[in-house]
Amino acid sequence: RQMCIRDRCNIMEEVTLSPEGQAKKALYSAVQPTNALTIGNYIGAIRNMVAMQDEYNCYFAVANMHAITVRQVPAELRKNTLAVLALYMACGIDPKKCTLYVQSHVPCHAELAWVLNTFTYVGEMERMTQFKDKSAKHADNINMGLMDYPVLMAADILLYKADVVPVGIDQRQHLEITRDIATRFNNIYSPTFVVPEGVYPKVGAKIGDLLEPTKKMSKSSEIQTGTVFLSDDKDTVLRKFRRAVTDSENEIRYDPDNKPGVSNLISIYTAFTGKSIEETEREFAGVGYGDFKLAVGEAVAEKTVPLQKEQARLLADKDYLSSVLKEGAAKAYKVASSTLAKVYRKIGFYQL
Ligand code: ATP
Ligand code: LTN
Repeated sequence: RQMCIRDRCNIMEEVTLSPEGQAKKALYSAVQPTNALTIGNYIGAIRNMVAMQDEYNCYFAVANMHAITVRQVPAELRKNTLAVLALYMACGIDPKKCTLYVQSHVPCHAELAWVLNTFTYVGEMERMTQFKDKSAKHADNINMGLMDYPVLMAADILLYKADVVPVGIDQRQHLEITRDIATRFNNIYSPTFVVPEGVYPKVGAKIGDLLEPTKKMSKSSEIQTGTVFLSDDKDTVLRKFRRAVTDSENEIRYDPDNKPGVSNLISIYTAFTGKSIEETEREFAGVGYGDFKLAVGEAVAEKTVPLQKEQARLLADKDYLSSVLKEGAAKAYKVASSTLAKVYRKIGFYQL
């Protein structure tokens, strides 16, 4: 249900109401279509996005403009864009409840990012961990977009006045800079942007690589034997878990500082089974690492294999996916263009 209210800036706006008649808070998140998604993306972000969709007015984007900050093969980018959309839906995100769209379909993102650039300092961007990591990884292509990545992300979030942003812990720094930019703008002009809160999973906010568990499992890492993709078949999943690094004790105990490999496996197991850490420790007391790794692999494949089937089913119906994206882009544009118009007015852009 929608109705018009006056927000604190005296602008007429549409809000979605919960069944109880209260205005729902807005939620924003996005995933880059840079490769097949990993169980890290699922545990760190998508799981929370699915769980929160009823309570919030959700906007979920496929962040293809972020993706091009690292060189992409055009045909792959196009394919991955629909694959992320289909995966969102296969995981349970309902396009009737949420706005699902592709970032480049709403031009306001690039436009607001340009404005926000003038409220962001070069030094702040140079300090971003992800920028430093990706610059080291792609030393031949340290482009302006890579450096500007967090400003585009701030534009994404602020356009939709998102109250909450469910992401993995690696995005915390970007969330903090989004809050700083929003506050800076609000202080210079008048309250315009909602200052968003990051929402991170209690367990699994940073799933580690299976071979180097202190490093984030990443969908675009060069060596993929420690990365479990949601698209891996059951045998591949089991093989990857069989090779997972553990330690020289033989105790299944959650202790991320001293036992990063085993703790990472416990986090993955709890995320895929819904069991608690304590239950898991009890369940596997006295069990050897080999059997435990097999059990984790089984739990993962049990969930991911049906997801793959559903994703494939959705991908076979391009007309339906296109209709979801068209509707999503129209809904997103309505909200985004209204925020952008407000920003343009405040900063003194002459309006026709
Ligand atoms: P890339 O390797 O291409 O940089 P990525 O694997 O980090 O990509 P993103 O598209 O950047 O994936 O992230 C999508 C979401 O998944 C974000 O919310 C991010 O925080 C989360 N995420 C990514 N990797 C992990 C991980 N290993 N553990 C928990 N959350 C993760
Ligand atoms: N940078 C994010 C993807 C992303 C995003 C966003 C997440 C782009 N725009 C807005 C939350 C809100 C990442 O996960 N690497």
